Amino acid sequence: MGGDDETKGKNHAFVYIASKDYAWIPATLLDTDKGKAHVEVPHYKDEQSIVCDGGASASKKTKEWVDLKKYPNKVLPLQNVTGGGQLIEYPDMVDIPFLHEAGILFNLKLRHLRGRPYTRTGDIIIAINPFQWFTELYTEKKQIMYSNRLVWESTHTEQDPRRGLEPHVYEASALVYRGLAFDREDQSILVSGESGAGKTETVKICMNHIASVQKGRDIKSGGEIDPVVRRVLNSNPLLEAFGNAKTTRNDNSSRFGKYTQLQFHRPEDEMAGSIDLANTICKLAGSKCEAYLLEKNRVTGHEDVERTYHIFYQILAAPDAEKTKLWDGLKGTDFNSYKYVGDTDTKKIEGMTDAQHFEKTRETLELIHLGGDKYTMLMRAILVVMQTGNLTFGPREGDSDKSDCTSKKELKGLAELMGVPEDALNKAFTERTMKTRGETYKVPQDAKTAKESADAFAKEVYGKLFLWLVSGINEATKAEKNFEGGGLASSDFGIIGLLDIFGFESFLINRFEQLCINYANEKLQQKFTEDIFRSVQAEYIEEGIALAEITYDDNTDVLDLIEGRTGLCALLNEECVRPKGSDEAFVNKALAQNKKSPCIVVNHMDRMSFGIHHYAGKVMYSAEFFVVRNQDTLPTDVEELMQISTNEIVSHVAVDNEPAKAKPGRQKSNIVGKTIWTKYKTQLATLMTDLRKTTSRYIRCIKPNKPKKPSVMEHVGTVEQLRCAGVVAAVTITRSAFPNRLDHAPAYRRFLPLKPAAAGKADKNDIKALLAELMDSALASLVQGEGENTKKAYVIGKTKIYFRAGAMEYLESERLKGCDKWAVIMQRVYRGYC
Ligand code: AD9
Ligand code: MG
Repeated sequence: MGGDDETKGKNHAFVYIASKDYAWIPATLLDTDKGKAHVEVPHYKDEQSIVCDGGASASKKTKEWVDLKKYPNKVLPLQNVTGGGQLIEYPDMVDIPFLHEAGILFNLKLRHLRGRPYTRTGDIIIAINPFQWFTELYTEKKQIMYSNRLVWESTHTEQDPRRGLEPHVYEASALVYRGLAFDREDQSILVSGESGAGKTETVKICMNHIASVQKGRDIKSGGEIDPVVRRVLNSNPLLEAFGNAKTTRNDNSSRFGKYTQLQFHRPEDEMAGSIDLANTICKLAGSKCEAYLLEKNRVTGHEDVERTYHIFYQILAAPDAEKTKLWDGLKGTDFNSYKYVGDTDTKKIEGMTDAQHFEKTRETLELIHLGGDKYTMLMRAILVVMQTGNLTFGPREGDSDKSDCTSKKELKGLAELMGVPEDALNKAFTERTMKTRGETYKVPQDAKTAKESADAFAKEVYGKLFLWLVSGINEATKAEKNFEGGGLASSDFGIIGLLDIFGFESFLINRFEQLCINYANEKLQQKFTEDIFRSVQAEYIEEGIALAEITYDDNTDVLDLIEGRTGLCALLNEECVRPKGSDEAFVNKALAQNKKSPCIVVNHMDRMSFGIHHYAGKVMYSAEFFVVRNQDTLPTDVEELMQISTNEIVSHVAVDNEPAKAKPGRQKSNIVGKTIWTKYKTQLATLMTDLRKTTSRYIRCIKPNKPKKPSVMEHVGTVEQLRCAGVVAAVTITRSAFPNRLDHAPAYRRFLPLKPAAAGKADKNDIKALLAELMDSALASLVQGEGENTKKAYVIGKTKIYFRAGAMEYLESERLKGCDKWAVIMQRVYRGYC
């Protein structure tokens, strides 16, 4: 595969032509004339059947002229095909001679249809969700094979130990382990992609593999699983019970971002560089997890076809005896008894019923020492949330400005669950305490406001019980605990971080949440481009060639617009503190103060809207509810009520809610410190600092089709995700100085027909000398003059020859004389593309 390919039939060449419906279609170039290309475009019965077969399976073909001056990127060269037009598959896309978006799409499609979900582009792994389990890909034998090849049997001096290995996420997990154990550097795997693309599954696959690498060479499983490993791995499904929900896009959608740091006990430093494998094995000692942006709104409402968090259904599917033990009021109730939950026809999630999941949740809680009283407290906190949804409010004594809780039975139940007086509960929702000039008085609230307070309360309780669970898991799994008495701190461990975070989002209507998500993606994109840039530099150094001008678009402008001094973040926070702060005022200020930003987009049609040119494309945001969503505050009366609850998770809510670094005594006035933005920005900054201490590997997950079907790839959706994931940008950076590269021997074989008659001075055993002789002569007429200029058109490295833009196309045109139309167009389009 790869390497030498045959490019064309007798009198035509293959190209990709841009298509509105299908992104790209392989087509045939018939002719060129005055900057126009004559292209024969095959028509297929559906998108699925669009393959590279030289149009053989097309139902009909039409011809069209493309004006290349007007549309320079409408036609791209298609070179990795056989003479008959069949695509040649490349496991590592860096080897594709002409690499661009269309080439990436069709290579991925071919592999996807052949049941190969993983493809490499240099150090990035692209994982196409197969929507069917290829069990043979995840066997223990496979795990051991990757660990042995990349960790235990590798000489650690070879340039790329992955050569010849089929791409797999196991290579990422094996290589991070290797980096940790042998290079003694902290590592991370950053997984991204849109909802349903397979991030969470990928992280679990990697985590399982990482946990197995430590067994060392030839050690098969069997016997007892290490209890630390068990606790760490089991914490995943537990968090999913509380933080995942069924959505239209994914039955098990994570509604929060997650960064898990696996902590490894490394042998003493004096062992560094040791080749004694037994001394190099790093053992998993624990883990620490950080959660980002849990979608709290899902607690109080969801679309009919979706569900709220799994845990609600799990509790309601539990045996009646268990339910009664938790709380009498739960007996005999089901989904329909609770307004926040509602009906569901989902029988199974991830192959198990809710009742089976509940059993697992209960067992895992026990395993991580959250059984007994703590378990009851946690479950009752969830019941508090469910019960709150059933409260109703109506006008008091016919006065619509005042209200009372009208569901007495539900109020009584909630008071019982919380351990607070019924009357206090009613008042907390229906009255608001105001303070002016030392005077305190109560203002009644209408029924609608009271209901909103109850909803805000429910969301708050759920958010905090989730964080309580995260810290419970961390407490049980942290490495320090497993080495108690050993006096070890978290800094004494080696880290492999695994990031499972929401990918870039752009919907019809984009809200505050999308801005937060896209902000995180911008931060990660910045690191991604820096890393790619560094890896290209490293490759040049490795190849022994001078560092060339690598160019790339960095995204500091967008980040400035979002997090700069007068950026969106600061302005929104200001609006949240201002007594009459509003969404509209925020938009006005954002536009006025960032007029000069190249990334801001004004919407003259709608004063509540603004747009941002993100690295992945333009996104328009609706600023409606930005201020409220950012404030995320609870009425003081409700906060105070929570503090008197006998349920410690609920009563700690108000205290935990204070920003971690706020000074004592100043908390109440520190609104800016409390906003979602401020907390999130701080969290992201910490994440980035942590990540920058690690060597990162990237896995980009792609959802190949919306209906979640196996063996189907929708072109437009896939191309959009490739752009959002920065895959195309990464390729552009990699190829910015030298768009094309070939290994020495294939390059020599390929262009041998161009060998000058007078050649023969070079040493026959010196491939580099032979190549140089060949290229100096073959490229002489492309560049002005000879000598130095010719040399600038190519550079020979240790293993590869690198070509500047246009050079390889020129060589191709010479090699394929008689088919010069093809060569001319290749030159033009490819230069345009670069
Ligand atoms: V979300 O942003 O949390 O909504 P994810 O995490 O990207 O999303 P997830 O890992 O949950 O997606 O995968 C979605 C579904 O795709 C899974 O439930 C599986 O049914 C399916 N999937 C994912 N990865 C694989 C795989 N490697 N092999 C087979 C897979 N199926
Ligand atoms: Mg997920």
